[in-house]
Amino acid sequence: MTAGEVLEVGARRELQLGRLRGLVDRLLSAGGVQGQRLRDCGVGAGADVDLEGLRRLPTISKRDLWDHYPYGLRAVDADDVVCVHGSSGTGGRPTLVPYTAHDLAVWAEVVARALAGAGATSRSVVHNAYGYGLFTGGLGIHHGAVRLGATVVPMSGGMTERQVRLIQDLRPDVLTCTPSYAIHLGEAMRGTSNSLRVGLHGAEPWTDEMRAQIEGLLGIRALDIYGLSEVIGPGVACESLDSEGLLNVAEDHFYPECVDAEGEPVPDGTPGELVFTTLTKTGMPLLRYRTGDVATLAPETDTGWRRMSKLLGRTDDMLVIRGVNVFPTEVEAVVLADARVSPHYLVVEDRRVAARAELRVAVEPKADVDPAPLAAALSGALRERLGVGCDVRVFAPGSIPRTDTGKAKRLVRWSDGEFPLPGLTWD
Ligand code: DLL
Repeated sequence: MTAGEVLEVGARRELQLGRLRGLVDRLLSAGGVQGQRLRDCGVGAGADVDLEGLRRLPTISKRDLWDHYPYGLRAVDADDVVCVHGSSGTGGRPTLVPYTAHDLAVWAEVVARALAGAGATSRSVVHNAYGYGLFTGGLGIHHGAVRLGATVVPMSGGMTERQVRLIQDLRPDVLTCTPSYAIHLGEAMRGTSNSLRVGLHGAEPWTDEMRAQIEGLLGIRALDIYGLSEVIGPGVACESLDSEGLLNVAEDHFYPECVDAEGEPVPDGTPGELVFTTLTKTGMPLLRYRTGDVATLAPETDTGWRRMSKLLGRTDDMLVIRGVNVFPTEVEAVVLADARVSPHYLVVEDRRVAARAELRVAVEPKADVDPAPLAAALSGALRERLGVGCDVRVFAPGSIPRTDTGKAKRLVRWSDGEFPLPGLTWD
């Protein structure tokens, strides 16, 4: 199926059902932990399941991936694996994902679709500044751009001066990189004109306020692309030029659900944890993978892909400050709405007194700004939006650490001793 082509809802559901049944058959014959769990709940063949009953089937989580590290969830012969990707993960525990040639073809298809939805064509030049390597950002976008027939410039992350030079020389129309790196590039190119028209940004949380900063700096439309290595990488869902702030889920390959903490489905439009079933993957297919990512799902429509909201946060990023739940993205939305603040900020969860967590926010002003009134204004706006007080500190421009490769670190947990960021003190 090419970009833009969407089956009407009945045909889409039929396709998904057939693929779901194929997946269940594959898991049962692979004989791994997912097959065993299916048998334990009475499923002996794909024909025993349907989309309505999916919610009653067992889920799988990152813990299962770790427990069966490195390849315990592989569902094909080692011979059929053509590459491995993954993420370094928290606590130094990597997550590895084996891909077959078929999986790479699916991946290229969904990323090509995402690029086409952003207006890219075979004549496009894609400046790809996602990191190449085990991380899925670089190679995932690369496969999609090649599939689209565009010209991909495989920059990877870092070496910003060289990136700026090539953007000037090769005149790309599409920029692909994390939102924080888009800011970094935009700041490095300030005052110059560029050929870019659109950016596909993801791999880390970002808000509409960050979008406005990127669009202002680079003069582009900045669209959100979402994905995770366990499911495939970038391309699980993506905004298109006409998707009105929502992300089109590639639901012909990744069937979405949204559940509460107990795993029960939440109504459409209600925030919950995203759960994906990889309908077509073969190397490491996952039935009902609990992503830990929190978003809302829009109702199904007759005419378009199922849509989801931008990510609101992660279940493990949610801070509980004096009984109030706070996602770092909510802090970002408030802080970056103030035109005096630069897009470099840090949310600090201070748990040095375990029973009384404090929220601290470090910001940098854009130019010469009087710090005391800015801190007071931001504290007031945060209290109003979040319902909790927080300590805002205004640091000198350039003092909050930047990330020019990999994912930005926006949240720091402070549990004892000195403030955990080198070069910064908080007294
Ligand atoms: O980050 C895949 C990716 C690469 C997506 C490039 C988009 C662009 P992982 O390294 O496995 O894969 O990290 C996946 O990153 O569970 C989310 O928590 C977060 N994430 C990914 N995309 C977004 C996004 C890639 N658009 C984890 N907004 C996911 C917010 C995102 N968070």
